Amino acid sequence: MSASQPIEEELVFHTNEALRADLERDYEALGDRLARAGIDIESVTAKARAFSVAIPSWGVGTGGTRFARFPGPGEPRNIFEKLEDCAVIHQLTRATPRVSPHFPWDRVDDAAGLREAATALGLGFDAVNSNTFQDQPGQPLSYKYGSLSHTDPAVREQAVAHNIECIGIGRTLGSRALTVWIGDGANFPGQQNLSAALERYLDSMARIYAALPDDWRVFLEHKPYEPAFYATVVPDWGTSYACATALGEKAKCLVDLGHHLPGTNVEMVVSRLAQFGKLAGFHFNDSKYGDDDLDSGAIDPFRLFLVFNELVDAAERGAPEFDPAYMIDQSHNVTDPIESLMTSAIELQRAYVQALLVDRGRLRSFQVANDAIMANQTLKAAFTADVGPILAMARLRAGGAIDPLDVYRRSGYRHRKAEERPAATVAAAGIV
Ligand code: PSV
Ligand code: MN
Repeated sequence: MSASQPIEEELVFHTNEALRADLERDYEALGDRLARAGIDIESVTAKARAFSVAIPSWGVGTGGTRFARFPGPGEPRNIFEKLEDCAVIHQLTRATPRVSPHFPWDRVDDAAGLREAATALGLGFDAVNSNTFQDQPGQPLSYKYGSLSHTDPAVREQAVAHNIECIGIGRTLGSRALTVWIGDGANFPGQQNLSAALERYLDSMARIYAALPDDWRVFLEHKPYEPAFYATVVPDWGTSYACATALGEKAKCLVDLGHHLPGTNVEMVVSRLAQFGKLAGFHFNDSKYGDDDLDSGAIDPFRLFLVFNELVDAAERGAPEFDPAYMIDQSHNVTDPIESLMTSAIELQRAYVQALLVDRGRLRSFQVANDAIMANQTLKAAFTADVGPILAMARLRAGGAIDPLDVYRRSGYRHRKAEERPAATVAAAGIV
């Protein structure tokens, strides 16, 4: 069954036709330029086409800060409407075929029916996310003082059971991984015995780990602060690595780009985790100060490129157990989430393609010769290349839009949804 598409195919076709001749000229010119450097543009375009990143179900609703949330028109009110918005993003970019759900923000009464609904839209599911960082209506025990690391075994039991339930739903959805991020930690020195809290977390995680199906993995997501402002139980990649190692080979470390203290060399974190076979994958976003959850590539595209440079290097040198899962984790406060997510997917693909253009042989010789300037110039040459025609050609050939934002705006999708989806209390993250 071919997937039903939310945006009129005719509109995509006609808008593409108007841009096609110029794109072909630009693509040919870029192909000539790359050929002079010994690069076959077609092989790069094929890799660009194979690139994909998962959309967070919570990302299609308007986000907010701890001060306020300003809802946008036509916000999705349930997981089915979220899937519809995700389908728009994939239809136009052809780079986002999977959705990463978050439970219980995404209320699932019939997981098999949900999977069918996704398939009908041409979508599948990526890692499922558990939520023990806030209380849900009717929940017997509170997570105010922690969840998997709580001092009370009954609270830990409840949090473990929730994670195991997430695995169960994820199995039916066709997912193969569980992402665990906890808000556990302390706001005051002395509030918590730091090592006892980690022991309790590890003990709870071991029980979740034991419930993983054979072909599943569990992704541990670290974060240095917020909501705990003195110490978090899993603050950094070192703790994450130690925990993943203690748990076993199915446990890996997930890097959310915003979960590092200012100045952290994130590409180095990526390199280390890849080197030791423990890189789970990513929650992509961008930031200026902290966990800002801004659009990927909006603030520091060079850092994003350097992350992908490490990923391409790891893939080419055959790093152990290297199979990173790519997901976005952003909060859209002032933009239309569909526009932000389309742009982010394209920026991620851009960073990947630029990283593919790095002349690794040349880079290695400059590194061996300790020629710092030329080594840096080699990276910069790839970063400054305008790979836009490759990205647009990959989208066109895959049935997407040469200019996704333009088609989306012309389609009137948001306006239609504003009428179909009258504002309701959104059953999703307001503040993420
Ligand atoms: C926490 O800041 C986080 O990055 C985790 O991935 C959560 O699941 C997500 O944001 C949404 O709050
Ligand atoms: Mn995250």
